Amino acid sequence: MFCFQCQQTAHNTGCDGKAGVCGKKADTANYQDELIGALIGLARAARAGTPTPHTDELILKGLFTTITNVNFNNETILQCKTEIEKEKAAVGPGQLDDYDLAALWAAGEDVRSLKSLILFGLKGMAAYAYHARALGRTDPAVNAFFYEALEAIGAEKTPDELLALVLKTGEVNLACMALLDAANTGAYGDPVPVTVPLTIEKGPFIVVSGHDLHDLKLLLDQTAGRGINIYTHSEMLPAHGYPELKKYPHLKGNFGTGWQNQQSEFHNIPAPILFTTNCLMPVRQSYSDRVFTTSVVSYPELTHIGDDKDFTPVIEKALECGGYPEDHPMTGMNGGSTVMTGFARNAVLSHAEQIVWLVREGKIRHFFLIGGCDGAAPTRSYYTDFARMTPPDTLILTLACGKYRLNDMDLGSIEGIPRVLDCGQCNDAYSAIRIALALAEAFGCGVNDLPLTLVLSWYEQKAVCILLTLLYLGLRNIYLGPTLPAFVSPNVLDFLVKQYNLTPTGDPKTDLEKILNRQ
Ligand code: FS2
Ligand code: SF4
Repeated sequence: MFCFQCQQTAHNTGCDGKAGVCGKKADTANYQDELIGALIGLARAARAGTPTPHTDELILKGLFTTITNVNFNNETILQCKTEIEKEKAAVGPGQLDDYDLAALWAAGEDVRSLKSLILFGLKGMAAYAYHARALGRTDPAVNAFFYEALEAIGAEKTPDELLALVLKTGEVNLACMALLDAANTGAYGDPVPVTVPLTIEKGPFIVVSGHDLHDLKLLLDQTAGRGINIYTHSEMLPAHGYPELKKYPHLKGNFGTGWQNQQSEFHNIPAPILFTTNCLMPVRQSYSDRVFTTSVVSYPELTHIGDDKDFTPVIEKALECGGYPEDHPMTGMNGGSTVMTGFARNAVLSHAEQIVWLVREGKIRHFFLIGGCDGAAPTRSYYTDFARMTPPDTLILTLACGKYRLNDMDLGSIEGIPRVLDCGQCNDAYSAIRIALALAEAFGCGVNDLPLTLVLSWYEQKAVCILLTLLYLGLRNIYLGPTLPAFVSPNVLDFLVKQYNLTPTGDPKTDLEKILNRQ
């Protein structure tokens, strides 16, 4: 096996041998490579033939399946590959070969680096397109780009051609995130700020993890009036802000912290856990009978909820486990008992005039976007420390699961505006971008001239596509950590540093002083 697609890759060079750091076994990694090779074959066939909506769907499903912490199950990966081969024969003219990913891993380091940026960016974007599709939204331009870019990964290309495609991946991902934003807000309304308790109330409950709001909605419907409470976990937390989801009285609160803590947090809870997407970690025996998967998530021997979305096995398990006999108070990573969410673009921009005034009055000195993925690396304490050190006249936007490092801190407020504003899931980077662009317009300046610094944490491939979108938009001076991607070659890094002043995170105090003194 060879895999270097995520931040925790072995020695920050690549996972090989018998298994990856995430627990993905060598045969599973190899099957995932074969799956990507088959998708490149399907893209070749589709570009030469006539793809159908089913072809589009298979591309998204196949790519999403290979994202870190989604699928550990050889059986479902091979089933997906068989479906792809069948579709290839149906849409393409004659027999077109699959691609062998060994050729990519053995390519010269710059070509390998650029193609990896495209491939991993596509994986992240596929997840967003998949969620939008579940809510009935598709974009033909986004679909067409998957074929174009996958075909390019399997073709001879110059570094310049690949670099153009890297930025185009960022451009198309912006459209894809806009599509998902429209799908989510169209279905569930614009998020509103809300305080979310971390206490688990007594009685049966279900914990729902992942990003799929549609799955959560279906579960809320199926559990209504059954005496079962629902708690979000990890990236599902922002669901509480959506009017059409928050109206369910049994959507009670949030359970736990970042995904990397799940093995200890799930160990003895008296309730089942449903994974709608990543990040699923190898499941310990102590709670394996209580974990359920759905959609592209799959793990050997766990009960999988199929496309009929009949959550009866999860509901029965919740009733069997019974929950806590009394209310069970829990806290966040900094001891807080509640967190806030729902500060998506509409909620923040409804205060735009006040925010602009506060900046002009010198009451807001700087904005930070501190967010992205969480993960197990001890150096991720950087983000906690950085947030804690930010001066009281600064605002922090946050998003994705990296927020758990700071979302329960009491950092106060500025003239009634909380200093920590949770914009949502990782795909709600779209909201943060809209907020930044609106502020730039209000101040009559470019987005790089705003008193705004992005301090990003990355882990898996959705973060890659978001980073490419930020680069496509020309955003400079981004801090990125806790390590730089292993798949960025020295030449590609040199380009990113020179062109965008992309900066690796260092010491939080030094970085913060540097940022604030640059003004
Ligand atoms: Fe966090 Fe994991 Fe959002 Fe990532 S829960 S690292 O999937 O996409 O973020
Ligand atoms: Fe290693 Fe990450 Fe790949 Fe898992 S997904 S095998 S941890 S690089």
